[in-house]
Amino acid sequence: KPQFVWEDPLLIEQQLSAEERQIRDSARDYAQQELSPRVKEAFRKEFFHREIMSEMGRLGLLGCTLPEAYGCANVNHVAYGLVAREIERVDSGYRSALSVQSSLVMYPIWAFGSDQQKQKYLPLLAKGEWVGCFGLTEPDAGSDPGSMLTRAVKVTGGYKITGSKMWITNSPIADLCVVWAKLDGQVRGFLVERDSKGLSTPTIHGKFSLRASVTGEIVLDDVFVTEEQILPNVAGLKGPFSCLNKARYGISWGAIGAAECCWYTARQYTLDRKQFAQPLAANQLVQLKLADMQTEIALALQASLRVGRLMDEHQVTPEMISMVKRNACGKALTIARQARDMLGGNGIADDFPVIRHMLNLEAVNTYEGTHDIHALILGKAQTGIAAFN
Ligand code: TGC
Ligand code: FAD
Repeated sequence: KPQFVWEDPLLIEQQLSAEERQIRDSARDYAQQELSPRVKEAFRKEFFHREIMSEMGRLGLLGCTLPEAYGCANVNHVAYGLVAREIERVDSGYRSALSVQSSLVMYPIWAFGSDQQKQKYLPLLAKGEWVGCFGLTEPDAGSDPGSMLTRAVKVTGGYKITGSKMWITNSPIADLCVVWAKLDGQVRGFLVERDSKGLSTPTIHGKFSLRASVTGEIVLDDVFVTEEQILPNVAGLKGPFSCLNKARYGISWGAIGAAECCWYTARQYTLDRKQFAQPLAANQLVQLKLADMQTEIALALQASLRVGRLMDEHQVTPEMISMVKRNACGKALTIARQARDMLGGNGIADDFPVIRHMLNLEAVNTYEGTHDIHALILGKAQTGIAAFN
């Protein structure tokens, strides 16, 4: 007789291969045993433990969909999504580090780089020996990166780049910055190494979200890079947007990992806590909230799994990714806010992970294309009208 499994109502487990489950389990063990004990202090102190990158590298989690020839695990996109879900179950900031290194730094080098660039950088990044960052957003160009002001000009032997990038995950600790700049009016990607003269990466302090992740600027003051540092095989906004496709897909799984943590915490708390002589979980209003969480999480996981399978079959479109990124982030944020409420006063303290997830998910709902920008992408796809401007 079929059994209803409350944690896995639509039996996603049965839809995964043995290899996918094994990768998921090892990411879960690492996240719960190694990341979870560090996160409370890291969030309090606004601190990113650099060694996390090397740990993830040792486990083969960085750039895990890329080929073994570059030291990568060569697993499918569903496995990448499952890893993101387990890491973000602990903290969105740690998943951010994984996403940026994998999808926004290693992927463009692999997809658009020269053989020499791939051989030089990918193994270092896969091991977490080097940390990378991705500079697209600027102080005056966020949702509209096409209006970027950062410029590259051709000079003897290479290029000089001038401009500034804002809100860049891991820039203060990065060994390599993937910088998008306009060269003769066209967006191009440049690989800028840490020791480049004229490069600085000040940290942005005072965040109330993603405090266990380090965020900064990239300031480029006439930075010289050689001919070998331009990504030769892409020009135009489709370069950075192709990277965003991969990262947004990973976030769709990750945000649901954070939501699951909030749901489990709220369920256990309302079972344990008694008011009016009965567990909070005995109240209809509480059960309604738990049912909503369970439903949205189960549906979102099915959607991300479907998009992951399509990605593995080379059948995915950017609009599908916008749909799952937007849905997962918006629903996860609602679930985190609900869970925080269900914990009462305890909901605002970091003895429980819920308030941290809630604050993190505000940023996750904003970066990689805001909730409303993804609505406009979907609106354009069904009306044929671009409503951006
Ligand atoms: P538009 O005219 O639509 O397109 C320009 C060119 O790009 C192509 N394209 C894509 N290619 C691949 N994948 C996609 N998803 C693509 N979307 C567009 C398009 O075909 C065109 O190519 P071509 O050859 O014709 O030139 O561009 P637009 O300027 O009108 O922009 C539209 C809009 C709003 C959708 C886009 O700008 C957008 O997505 N804005 C959001 C910006 C964003 O997501 N920024 C993210 C920064 S990185 C980040 O947040 C990292 S956080 C990391 C972490 O910590 O986890
Ligand atoms: P804006 O574009 O100014 O948007 C402000 C508001 O206006 C939003 O609600 C938006 O939805 C709305 N809006 C904008 N345009 C329209 C429109 N046409 N119609 C209706 N509403 C609109 N960027 C990187 O390049 N690399 C990184 O590593 C990176 N990491 C980040 C880490 C953190 C913690 C944060 C917070 C951001 C990060 N970002 C990064 C930047 C992020 O991608 C941008 O913040 C995001 O794309 C939104 O841009 P913006 O902040 O300039 O907001």
